[in-house]
Amino acid sequence: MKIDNSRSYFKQAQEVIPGGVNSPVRACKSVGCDPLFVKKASGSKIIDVDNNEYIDFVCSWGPMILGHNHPKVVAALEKALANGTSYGAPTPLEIELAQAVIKAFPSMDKVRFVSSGTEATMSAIRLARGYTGKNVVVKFDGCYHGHADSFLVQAGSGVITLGIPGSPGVPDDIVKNTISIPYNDLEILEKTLTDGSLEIACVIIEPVAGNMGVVPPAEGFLQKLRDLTSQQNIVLIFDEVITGFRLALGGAQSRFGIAPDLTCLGKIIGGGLPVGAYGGKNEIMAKIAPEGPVYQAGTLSGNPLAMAAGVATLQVLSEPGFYDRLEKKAEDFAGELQKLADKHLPGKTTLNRVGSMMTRFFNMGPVFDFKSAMGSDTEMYGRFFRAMLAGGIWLAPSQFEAAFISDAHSQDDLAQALEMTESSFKKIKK
Ligand code: KE4
Repeated sequence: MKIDNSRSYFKQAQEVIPGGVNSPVRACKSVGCDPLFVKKASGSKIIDVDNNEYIDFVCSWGPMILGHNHPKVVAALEKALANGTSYGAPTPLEIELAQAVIKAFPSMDKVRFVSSGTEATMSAIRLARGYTGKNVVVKFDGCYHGHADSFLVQAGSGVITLGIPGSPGVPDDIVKNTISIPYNDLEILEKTLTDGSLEIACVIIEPVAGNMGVVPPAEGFLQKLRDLTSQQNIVLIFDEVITGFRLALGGAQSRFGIAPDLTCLGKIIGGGLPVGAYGGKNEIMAKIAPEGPVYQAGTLSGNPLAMAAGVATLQVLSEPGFYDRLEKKAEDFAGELQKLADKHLPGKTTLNRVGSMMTRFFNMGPVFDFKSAMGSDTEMYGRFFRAMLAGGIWLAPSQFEAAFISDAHSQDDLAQALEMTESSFKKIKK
């Protein structure tokens, strides 16, 4: 496979951008190769700068649930573009997207748009602290909520992919207010949340973890979390940056029937443009400036292009049958994948899937928390990743991420992916 142009771009990029990338996981360090540079994408395909074509299962880390360049999203962007790109003033489009988000998430009375998932989660914990007057944030090992200081404690995603222990630059004073406990451990959860001496403002969780690889909540775990946070007057924050509009129109909270106090969104609601959001009940959201004293702001918050792309995306997602179609496609694909794993790598891998997000762990399993996820053979994953890439399949360059199925993945795409999976399994088991 010719990758001369990517090599040249990567060399140039490293001269002017740290590590040559604008987000660490893209550097492909953990899978033993250099990043490929993208020229364009359409539907389920990505084309690199050497004109190699790949079937895309990263989907920009989740946003491209419709596939790339969906005609309705492109049309909405072209229309918005004709009116300008940014005003720093309110627009009707923001109301339209807010109404669509609130309609899909009954736990929200109000929502505030920001420009990334990190901004959404960072703002949500500030709001929870302002609302409760308490400081401690509880998170879960392996969950990643973006790169705000308070979260870089036993975080997931790029932090574990690159093995960054927390992160330099985060003062102990900040970290001392963050407690990270094991995902799916009911005993430690109860012990922590009922310890009144801890002055806990909020618990933030990925209701289905995606950033240690896909790890679903154990039966009853989210309900217990909801019960304990209600009893202890602790704000429960669902970080649905990945799961929002991914697992259902109403995200994980509608799939599991649990209503958090605050919800963070991102990725899909921007239709590929930079959008994050946080929202919840009026009683809490009323604390946010300018209505209340908790400050949060953003030059490009509610950007008209991003709003237009988000509105168009949610309109397509709201069409009858969308999620049933996606669920069936993902379920059938995962079933065939498992047959290949049982045939070629019996006992060496485990597949975790919820809806159209999944992770094949090179780990005999079960994978139910950060510790068990970390028992995966990342070197074997690297060999699998490289074999699949050479075969035209674009996977996440990390064992600790999710693969996503989009509405644009055709049966031919999935058949090709299964064929390449079988050939890659044969290659790596030698
Ligand atoms: P952003 O700031 O990257 O938009 O969102 C942060 C974030 C918050 N919450 C969850 C559950 C997330 O998954 C993320 C970001 N996800 C990672 C990949 N899993 C983004 C990829 C990257 O860092 O390049």
